[in-house]
Amino acid sequence: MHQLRVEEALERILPAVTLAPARLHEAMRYAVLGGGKRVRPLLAFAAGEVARADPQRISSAAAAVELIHAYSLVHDDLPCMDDDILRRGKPTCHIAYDEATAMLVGDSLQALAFQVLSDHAIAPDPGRQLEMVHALALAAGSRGMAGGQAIDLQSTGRELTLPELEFMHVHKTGALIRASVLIGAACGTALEGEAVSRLDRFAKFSGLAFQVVDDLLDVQVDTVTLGKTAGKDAAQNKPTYVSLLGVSRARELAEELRAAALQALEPLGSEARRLRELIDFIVMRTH
Ligand code: GRG
Repeated sequence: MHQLRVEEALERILPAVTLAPARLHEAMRYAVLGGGKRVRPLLAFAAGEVARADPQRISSAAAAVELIHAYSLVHDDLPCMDDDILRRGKPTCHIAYDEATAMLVGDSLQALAFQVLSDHAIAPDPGRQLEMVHALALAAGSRGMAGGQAIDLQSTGRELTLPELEFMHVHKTGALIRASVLIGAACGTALEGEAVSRLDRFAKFSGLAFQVVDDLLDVQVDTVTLGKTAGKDAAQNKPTYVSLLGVSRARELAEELRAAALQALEPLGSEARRLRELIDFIVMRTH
């Protein structure tokens, strides 16, 4: 149900291929539509439910976080970064189009995310909407995802300590996951008491759990199932939770993070049901 809402919102928001420049718009749609687990928008929907938000409002906010995520994947796959040819089970954007187009796809998706978040009546008041735009900008920039990516590029071939690895992933993967939860919740009525900090704790643990499982899947699952090149971390000599801790301790850590995420939600009751389901999915997923 929410998955369908996300797909519809993305379909509606992305420029049509009939609009000029047609090739850029086609490549943007190629990069975003028809693939991806949509974890971040689903987290936004689930957090929005806790705040009893109108699903129409959340669908635009959810699309905005997915557009940032899709942009990051397109740029991450470029030869100057992770240099990959397969993403979401199909050729990466620069392989299907070309490098310059892939750069512009990423740039345009990032701009479109902020256009959507600032343009639609997705928050109850303009002040709250401004906070959402601010939160997404922080999560995407050098103090968030892009900064985490910079640390990742510097870390290849180096040994990191566990706190250093965690610092990298809190930024690279965790910041956008955290923003997805907080932005989704901000679409609804203002939450009382410690509910927002509870959601934030849930999001932080979920972001780390997501990354630990990503590292496990890279060594345990084949390329076809993953829809992206398996075994890349070891091939590129990247520090990961698996390289630092080994498979079984990394799996235990994922379970500990799931337990901590669930504990953070404890006082929130049945409205947080979908968030509980999502942390289960994040930890149990096979791709
Ligand atoms: C280029 C600024 C910039 C950032 C790139 C997100 C990212 C930072 C790099 C992607 C590479 C990677 C393996 C990151 C770690 C985990 C991650 C974000 C995996 C991909 O997310 P999924 O599994 O992908 O949610 P789908 O395709 O399901 O949306």
